[in-house]
Amino acid sequence: MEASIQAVRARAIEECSQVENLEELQQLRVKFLGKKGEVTQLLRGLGGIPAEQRPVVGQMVNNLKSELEQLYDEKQAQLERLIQQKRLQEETLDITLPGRMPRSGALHPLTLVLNEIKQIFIAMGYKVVEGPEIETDYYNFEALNIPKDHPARDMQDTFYITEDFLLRSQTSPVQIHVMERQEPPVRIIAPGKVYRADSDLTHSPMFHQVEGLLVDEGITFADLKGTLQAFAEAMFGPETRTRFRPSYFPFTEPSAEVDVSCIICRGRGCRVCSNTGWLEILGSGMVDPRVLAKVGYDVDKVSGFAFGMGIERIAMLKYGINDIRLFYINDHRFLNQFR
Ligand code: 2U9
Repeated sequence: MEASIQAVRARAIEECSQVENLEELQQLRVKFLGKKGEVTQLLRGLGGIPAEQRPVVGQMVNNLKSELEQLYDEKQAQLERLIQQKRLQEETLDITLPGRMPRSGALHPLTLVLNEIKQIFIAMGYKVVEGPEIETDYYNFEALNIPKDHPARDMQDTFYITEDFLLRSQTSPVQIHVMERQEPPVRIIAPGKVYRADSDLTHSPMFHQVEGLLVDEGITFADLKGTLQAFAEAMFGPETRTRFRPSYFPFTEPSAEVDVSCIICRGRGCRVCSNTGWLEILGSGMVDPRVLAKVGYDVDKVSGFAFGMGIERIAMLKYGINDIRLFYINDHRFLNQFR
């Protein structure tokens, strides 16, 4: 019996020294200390030896059991330490390596130009208002004094969704909505997308506008001129001159197109201004009293001016861009030039 105890002990120790991982160690525990394990079998075998030897031999088996339990616990702790060390080694970070620069985005040139325009008018006390891109015939046309037979309503120009709904062809409906819910004074700009069936190097079926509207008591054409002169100087530099040419819009009377001295050659004449020295940048006029009357304003008390400009056009002039489609195709070689 003593010999078999020694034999089991020797194997249990020897096999433990061969163990390489926790699974194998667990198998070893079962093999020697489990319910049917070899040490357990030795304890069962005690019944077959003379009673006077049992306490001594029993003590030996129990000692072996404790010894192996301790041995395997130590082995387990040692294996766990190794696993932990290996993980720490694998997960080591070299914090002295230089970081990878994140690829940051940049604002789109149209956003840059629009932000500039917004800032200039915000500084003059205007509020920025936005509205829906889908409008009714009434807000896009009727309220703006564009009658049913006006050429601007032609199917070629405006995208109709149904008989009643269309994609706005200008942001003016936004101003009508504001005036319907607010009494004068009104001092707003309305930026946003507009839609027209038109497409070539300088026209896109969708483009961006900013329109402005000011209505108050005693507003005259002098206020319009002063405001747009101040805008031109803030936008294109303090030396910028303006030129107001008579024009026609259904919703303003009188109306004027506004030119600025060429922002490229300062008026001397170049390719961008076709040697005229001038660039047309916006349309404007005194709001037609019929438009003010339609929203319920007292036209004997208040008057106003309005203006509108295409953001793409301003950006193309400012950055010397000759194809409007460059704004919409997200070519990084183009966009990266505006960071
Ligand atoms: C209301 C009353 C009047 C807005 C105006 C223009 C002149 C104009 C064009 C410039 C280039 C549109 O982007 S473009 O094609 N706009 O010339 N827009 S006055 O007049 C208004 C607006 C709202 C209630």
